[in-house]
Amino acid sequence: MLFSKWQGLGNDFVIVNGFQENIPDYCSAAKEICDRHFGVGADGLVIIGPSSTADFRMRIFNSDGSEAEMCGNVTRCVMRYVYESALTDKTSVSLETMAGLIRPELLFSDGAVIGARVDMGIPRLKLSEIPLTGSFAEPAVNVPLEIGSQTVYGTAVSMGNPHFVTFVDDVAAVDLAEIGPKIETSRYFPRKTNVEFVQVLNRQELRMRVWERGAGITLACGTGACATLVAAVLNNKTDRKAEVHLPGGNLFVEWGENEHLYISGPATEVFRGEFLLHL
Ligand code: ZDP
Repeated sequence: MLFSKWQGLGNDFVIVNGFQENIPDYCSAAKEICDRHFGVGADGLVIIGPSSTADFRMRIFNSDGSEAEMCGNVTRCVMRYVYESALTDKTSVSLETMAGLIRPELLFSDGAVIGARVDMGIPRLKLSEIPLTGSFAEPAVNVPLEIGSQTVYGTAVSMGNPHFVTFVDDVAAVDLAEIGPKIETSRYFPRKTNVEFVQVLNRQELRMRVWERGAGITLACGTGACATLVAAVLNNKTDRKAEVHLPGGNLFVEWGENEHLYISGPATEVFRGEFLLHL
């Protein structure tokens, strides 16, 4: 199976051309390929295939084999991938995802592609859309969750996939590997959740660390950066445009007047190869 390995701010993916490759079982393929010791190593597996409603259909599988509705960093990589592998000559495409149509466009500098800007669609704040269960205010802004013996306050936002965003004074002090999976799998989130801890630097800058549903600690998360900005605005901590500092680098995020979120950042191909599926 031919593949291409990509990363966006250190959030890394294996992209497979679904027009050519036939994978019998995406879930077990994702687990096998994403394994960092027994496979290629990646946070997720992405399959690009035909769509009847968009230029391409994009499916995303986390390293644990679960399917994610959406993924921001992947989308920037996929825009470059379809353009540079000549699946399209358009510099902007539409992608069918479980979270609806997503529209990335290439970013150029001096005629060379440097990354992509993505229309990530509108955030969803209804409890049923996240989904979040419990008797909370709607939208769930700074609501308390009982996690083990502690109470964790946060804001729930869906970018097609679920996020829970908690503001803290110092993100470096958070034991993410300890608290992340507890919130991810807590009874409040029937489809689990991605977990973000965020420090406000000023009204235009945030620092964020993420525990991803189905993948654990990653260096960056595009949907998480969008959810973070939405939570920051709802909590009146930043303006509608901010730079989000992630362990893997910086993303520019904007919550437009049309309510859509936009992210701009790099996307880089790392290597190509042929994987021998053992499933
Ligand atoms: O929602 C989920 O299960 C996520 N783990 C999907 C991946 C999100 C991602 N990090 C992003 O950039 O939005 C790829």
